[in-house]
Amino acid sequence: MLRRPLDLYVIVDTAVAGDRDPVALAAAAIAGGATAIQLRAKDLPTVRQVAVARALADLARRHAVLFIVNDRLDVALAVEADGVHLGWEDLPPADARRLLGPERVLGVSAGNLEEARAALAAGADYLGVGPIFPTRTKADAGEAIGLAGLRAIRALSPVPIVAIGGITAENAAAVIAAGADGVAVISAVLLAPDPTAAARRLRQVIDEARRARG
Ligand code: TZP
Ligand code: MG
Repeated sequence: MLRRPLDLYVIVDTAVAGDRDPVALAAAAIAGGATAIQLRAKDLPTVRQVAVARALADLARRHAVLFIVNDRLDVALAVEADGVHLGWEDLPPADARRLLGPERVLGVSAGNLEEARAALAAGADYLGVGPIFPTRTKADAGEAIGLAGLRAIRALSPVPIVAIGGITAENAAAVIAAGADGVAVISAVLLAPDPTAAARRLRQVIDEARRARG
């Protein structure tokens, strides 16, 4: 069950972070107003994923922001994260829902209407919709679905939507106007010269777009 806002969902991708400390990057994003943090650590051995996830879970708890682990339900459970985010090559969402129980958050990726319907049927608490725009961060992200693709999924989803893929402070307002509840970013914050300032700018744009939408 989702109890915290998705508004600015910053994904701490350890491959993008490189030799920078993922916990320091998350702290910088939270200082700028990130409302949710996800650990995406495909390149780390499980034992490191657990250590980083535990530190991020602690950080997120202290700042009352949502903490989600990408791909790995076992890691999410081990560190008592708020939840897990799964795609269609991961543990099937319906199995994850059963293992998680009703309280923890299940996020599921949806790049089209069929995936959105399947995610909802499996009990997803939110949908990660995209890629909205072309992205260089995920090689296998697939074709960008654009704002029209986002609107189509919005029209059928009763659960919150976080839009992902190529989102920046320049296009985030259009994404919110198209019906997203939040935006998820990797490079716009992690590769910014000042991640706190980048997060702060995104939050401003998101908050304004939300007010304009009413
Ligand atoms: N899933 C769909 S697009 C994407 C993921 C993980 C990458 C988003 O990265 P960026 O740098 O915000 O475009
Ligand atoms: Mg995955």
